[in-house]
Amino acid sequence: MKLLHFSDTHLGFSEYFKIDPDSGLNQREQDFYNAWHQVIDAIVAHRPDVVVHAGDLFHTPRPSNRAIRTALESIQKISDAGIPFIIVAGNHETPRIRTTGSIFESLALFPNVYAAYSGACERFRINDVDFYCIPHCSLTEEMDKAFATLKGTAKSQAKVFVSHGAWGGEYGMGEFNEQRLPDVEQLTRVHFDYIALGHYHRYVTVKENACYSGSTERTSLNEHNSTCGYLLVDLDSGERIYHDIATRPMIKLSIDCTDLTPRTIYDKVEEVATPAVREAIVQLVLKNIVDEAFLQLDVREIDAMFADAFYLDKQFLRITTEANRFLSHTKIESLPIEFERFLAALENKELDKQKLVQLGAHYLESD
Ligand SMILES: [Mn+2]
Repeated sequence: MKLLHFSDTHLGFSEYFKIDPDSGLNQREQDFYNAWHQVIDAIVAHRPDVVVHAGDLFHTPRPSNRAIRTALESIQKISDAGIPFIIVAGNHETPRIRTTGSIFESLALFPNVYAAYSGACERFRINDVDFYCIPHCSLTEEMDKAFATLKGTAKSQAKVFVSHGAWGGEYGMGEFNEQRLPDVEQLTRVHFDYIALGHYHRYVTVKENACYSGSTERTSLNEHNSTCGYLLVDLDSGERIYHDIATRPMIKLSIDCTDLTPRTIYDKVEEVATPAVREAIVQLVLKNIVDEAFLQLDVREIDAMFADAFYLDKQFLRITTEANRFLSHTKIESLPIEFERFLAALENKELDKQKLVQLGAHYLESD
């Protein structure tokens, strides 16, 4: 049996105020739909025996009409092609209150769609292969019960386990409601031919027969060096092939500004602002900036060097001194910093500038 495993598609995710000129949608929202469509096209092209989505199909429990339509349209296509589609709910789309109802109830209406979303273990049999699916559970007791029902499973040709969470407590995303998954084989003494995991946004093999496929787009700059794609798994031979998809580049750049003047900082920034930043989400970290250089920096000069980038996140890490310890972690475009820069540029030598900076920061930050 050939299986296509993907996960964490986060349909409906949006970020930054940029509009896609073609669709009129938030550009990042569109990026996530583009990634999704690449996998759907791959499913139609590869025609696997079964498709497994390991959770976080949607970014929220109440996705937008556009996100729902995108998902339904594609799932209809897979359903029409006669390819079984197995999906478990992730933490992002699971409502906190059961009575809210799950969007997955609607997905389950399609023929060939097998959705696990009700906080219990579900078993779906496809061509004599059993798929044991544990969705995100809102309560620990629910999850313990779900795992308990896995013991003493029925005889089948092969077994696959599908779930969403942080395997062994590792592979977390730092989210408050994420669930910790035990090593299902150790816990139940059941051997699985394959374990398809979702939640961790990076393709990684956690043990011989268990993988996270990773996400299809990146939801945070922390994922800047993760690939995005899907996994093709051959249950009979054990062969697994990971396929990359094309996504918006995300780049982190860092410059050590120790002893640099604004002029030499601009030069260094210009060196790193290569053509690779075009249409990319870029984080530029300028660390160890001395106060004098920091207060004289013209942010517009730096912005101009990244005019081709999709988005530039600038981080200025000042060397903390007695004089700036109140403001060393404040953003450069904030009012207290503007005020500090204004005072630094004043010629007046009689003013106690340090005291004024502190007073200004106090008034500007209090409500
Ligand atoms: Mn996720």
